[in-house]
Amino acid sequence: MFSDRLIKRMKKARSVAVLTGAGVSQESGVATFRGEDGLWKKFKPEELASVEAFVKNPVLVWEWYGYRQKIILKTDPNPGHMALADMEGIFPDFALITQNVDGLHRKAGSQKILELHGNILVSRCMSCGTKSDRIEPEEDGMVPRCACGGRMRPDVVWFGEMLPQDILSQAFEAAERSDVFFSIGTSAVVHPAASLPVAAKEAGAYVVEINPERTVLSGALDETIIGKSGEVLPRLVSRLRESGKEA
Ligand code: BV8
Ligand code: ZN
Repeated sequence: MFSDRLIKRMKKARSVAVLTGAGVSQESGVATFRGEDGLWKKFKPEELASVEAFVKNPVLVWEWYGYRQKIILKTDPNPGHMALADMEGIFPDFALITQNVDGLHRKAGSQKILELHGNILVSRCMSCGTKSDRIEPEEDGMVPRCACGGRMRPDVVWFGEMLPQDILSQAFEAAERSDVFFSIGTSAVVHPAASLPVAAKEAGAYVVEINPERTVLSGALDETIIGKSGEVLPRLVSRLRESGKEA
């Protein structure tokens, strides 16, 4: 499953960066966005994951996020998340850059996480910016309010919104200094996240994709491992340990 080239590179690697997408949480039971069972199949992203949608119909948007939060609160990290937490301890310089908003990397024990798109389990006041992890809308059909009277919104990055600039620049720095860069469980269609593997490649990293199917990026990378992250990643970590690669 793992090429000699990859193992050789990883044995020598000091700095590793990983970009994860919804596919990494799929085996935990969290629906992806664009796959067969994808969220966007039932809903249109622009109708739900944008400021316009929220201003137009905050109740509908909160119902969608409340539905996703309820699912996420019942899910646990899968072996893929756990393996990434292990990898953090193997490489002196390791960055986990995620597009996911489900908090499962943190639950799995990863620490060096860069959350590009925010966290669905946190809300933020649109007037004063106060954040709260009180995530349930008071009751169905209601939009949670801040003590200041402002409307609370999910603390995620919507389409057309800027990503947190400090987190995004740390992500590009990590990609550009990495010896090996992994793009795992992402269809690589959402920017600027999808530019990270390309930036890593241009800066000289060995770039590997792990996904059950090829993506728009596959042709531009060094290697694509076809498989599920929950199956591939634990085997990669044990292969590294067998080869004597320990931090
Ligand atoms: C911005 C919100 C600008 C939280 C999300 C045209 C060209 C290029 C860009 C654009 C364009 N038109 C518009 C844009 C910009 C836009 C964009 O990229 N649009 C795309 C769709 C074309 N980007 C933005 O708007 C971003 N902001 O650009 O601001 C700006 C500039 C200046 C000033 C102001 C503004 C904001 C992007 C963030 C949007 N928010 N989510 C939420 O509700 O969740 S995006 C959403 O998609 C999620 O965050 C998700 O993380 C992200 C990416 O999806 P994936 O994670 O890749 O998931 P997907 O389902 O697509 O793929 C899953 C993969 O896993 C599949 O390949 C599948 O095969 C695989 N898989 C399945 N099972 C497994 C598996 N893999 C491994 N193991 C398994 N078991
Ligand atoms: Zn407020």
